[in-house]
Amino acid sequence: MRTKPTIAAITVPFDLGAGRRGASKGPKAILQAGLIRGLQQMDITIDHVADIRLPNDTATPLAAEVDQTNLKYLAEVIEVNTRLAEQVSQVVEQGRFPLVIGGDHSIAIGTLAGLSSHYQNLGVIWIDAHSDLNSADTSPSGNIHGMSLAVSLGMGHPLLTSIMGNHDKVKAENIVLIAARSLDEGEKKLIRSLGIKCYTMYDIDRKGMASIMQDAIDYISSKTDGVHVSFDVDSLDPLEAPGTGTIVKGGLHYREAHLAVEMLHEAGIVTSAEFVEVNPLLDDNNKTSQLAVGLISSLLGKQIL
Ligand code: EXY
Ligand code: MN
Ligand code: MN
Ligand code: MN
Repeated sequence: MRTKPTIAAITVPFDLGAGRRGASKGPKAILQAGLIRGLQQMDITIDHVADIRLPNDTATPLAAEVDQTNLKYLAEVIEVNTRLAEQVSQVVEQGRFPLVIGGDHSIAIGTLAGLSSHYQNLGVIWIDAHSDLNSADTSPSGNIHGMSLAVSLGMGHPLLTSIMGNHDKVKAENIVLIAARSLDEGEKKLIRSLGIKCYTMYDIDRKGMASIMQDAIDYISSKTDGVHVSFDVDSLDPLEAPGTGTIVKGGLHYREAHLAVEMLHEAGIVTSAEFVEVNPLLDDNNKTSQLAVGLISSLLGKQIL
């Protein structure tokens, strides 16, 4: 039997990367839905090691430098991701498993930056209705949560791509997108030109989740030295996950999402994870925060029998 890693939970109550407010309340809702207790019942050791926030004085020294761009809240996104990257890196150094709880998906910039100093060939499984591959030029919104994967590939504002150093945090060939169904034109072009592996909802409908996940696992495990799971709850159908800011019809069903994370656990390849975009202000009776707790538990080994 594999030994269970010690989990270091890092909460990031941040929502300025998104177009609507509320994802900053995600961590509290997920904790209140019983995350820590649930994992302890599985005999998992989990410590809540950090809560990453902006400093109280909002006028950051960067503000003047960045107000020339169409990237919304750029200074704040830089600040919170710089802090997050340092924390994630420290957790890996301690030999613990970073579990980052957002917050909007812009925080993947900091998570991946922090991981990048420890992995030469980090695999990233990006489960999301979107690909978050926009840049200032292609973004329809200016919201940085739609750009975080591009930034991690080294494409975007230099103050974002240089967090934790000027290297690319992840390589295009080490990324797998799962559950995509809302891609902007610029993102489609980038996926094609970089040859990023992308399993859309069409592929999942056509071949089934089990087959897609097996392909994804085979693809990524052969060539990477660690695998990060970046799980955006808007990957699920809005009927399952109403509490999120950018819902897109035709998403994953409850069991499809669970099967994905169950298979990832079984494969024994996952070295870090983040769960993002739970927005309690839009939720229905904590349905989405409870869903997130269930998915985190399954990723960390909870079994039905
Ligand atoms: N592609 C759209 C944009 O860039 O504005 C929507 C992005 C939503 C990002 C979310 C959370 O995954
Ligand atoms: Mn996303
Ligand atoms: Mn999304
Ligand atoms: Mn379906």
